[in-house]
Amino acid sequence: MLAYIGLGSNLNNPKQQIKDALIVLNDTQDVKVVALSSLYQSPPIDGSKQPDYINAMCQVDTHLTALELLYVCQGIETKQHRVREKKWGARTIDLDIIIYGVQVIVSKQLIVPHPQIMNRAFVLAPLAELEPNLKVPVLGPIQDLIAKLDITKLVKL
Ligand code: PH2
Ligand code: MG
Ligand code: MG
Repeated sequence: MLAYIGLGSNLNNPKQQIKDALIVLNDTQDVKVVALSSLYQSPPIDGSKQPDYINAMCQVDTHLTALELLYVCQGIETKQHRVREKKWGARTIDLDIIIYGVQVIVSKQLIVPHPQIMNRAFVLAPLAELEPNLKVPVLGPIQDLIAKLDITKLVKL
């Protein structure tokens, strides 16, 4: 199964946090990171006073179920000392399953495609870099989604 995982960090050397997470992800049994986007910098979406984020997108080839992949992501977040404080608060690392094949999943633990991506340039731009012709399940062609977004605050590094 091909899946896309978005990475984000705005604390404790964000670029290194993303690199470290990718190494652990790729070292996980039955998970291979097969493509990686550029890094992107942007201010926090809610405009709150916290450092800019660094974001990236990776494509993984996996034999894990979506839920198993979620647990792997959460394990990496814990390992990198992510503290779950307030929603949208600053964090050392965030790994979100954005897309899992063509599956549409709505459960208590996990919603896929990620429910906020149509509002998030820092997710869609790196995703489009990897897959410019992607049709996002439920939401449609990625280029149409990006066309509706303000991408002026997003800087490709
Ligand atoms: N993640 C958040 C809150 N705000 N802003 C940017 N630019 N990038 C993020 O990854 C991000 C955010 C919580 O998940
Ligand atoms: Mg998350
Ligand atoms: Mg997130």
